[in-house]
Amino acid sequence: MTQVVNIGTSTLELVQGDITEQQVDGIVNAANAELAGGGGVDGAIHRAGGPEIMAACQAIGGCPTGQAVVTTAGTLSARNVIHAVAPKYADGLHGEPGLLASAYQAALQIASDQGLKTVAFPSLGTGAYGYPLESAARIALGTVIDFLGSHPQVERVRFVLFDDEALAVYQQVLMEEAPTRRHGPR
Ligand code: AR6
Repeated sequence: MTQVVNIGTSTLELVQGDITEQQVDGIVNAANAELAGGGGVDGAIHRAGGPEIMAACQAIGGCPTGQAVVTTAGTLSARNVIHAVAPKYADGLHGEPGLLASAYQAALQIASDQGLKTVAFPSLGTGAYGYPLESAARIALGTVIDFLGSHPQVERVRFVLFDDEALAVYQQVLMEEAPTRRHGPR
């Protein structure tokens, strides 16, 4: 099941699936600061896109937490992979919310700068990095909604949630967040 909301002239979608299979201009990777590859989304993207992506990551060398960098998408159908680095969650009191929001913002800014009209995001930070799902969903969706409101050149953002639980949490948070965000305070 796909959930869709309009943000200005852009579209925000929630789907369940594998991010490597999305037909979009840009695929966002849940990377680490070393751009060294790993498990989860990162492993899946490097496996599916081939060694060209790792070669490009090595040439860049790294990416600070809360930032993002862009590479080729190798053999994936997307034009680019945007590698975004979420914080490792400790207790929420070590700047994690700001760093997670900034990882989304940096990835979205790159998409906009590169002219990528359609972008697929995973749920950054909520796997190996341990960010609690509901708090992460609130930050993820809030940040994307704010960005799309002022950047209509990014036409479609799709969150690709891997499992039932992540999809359900994102759906619930989107229902709570989107009406207020779209229409503003009354
Ligand atoms: N498509 C979409 N979502 C996926 C996929 C997939 N193919 N595979 C896993 N997920 P994670 P993080 C979900 O761990 O927490 C790596 O080792 C997964 O269920 O990929 O930011 C990197 O190298 C979870 O909800 O990213 C870093 O070292 C979400 O994607 C570190 O993990 C994110 O899980 C980054 O950790």
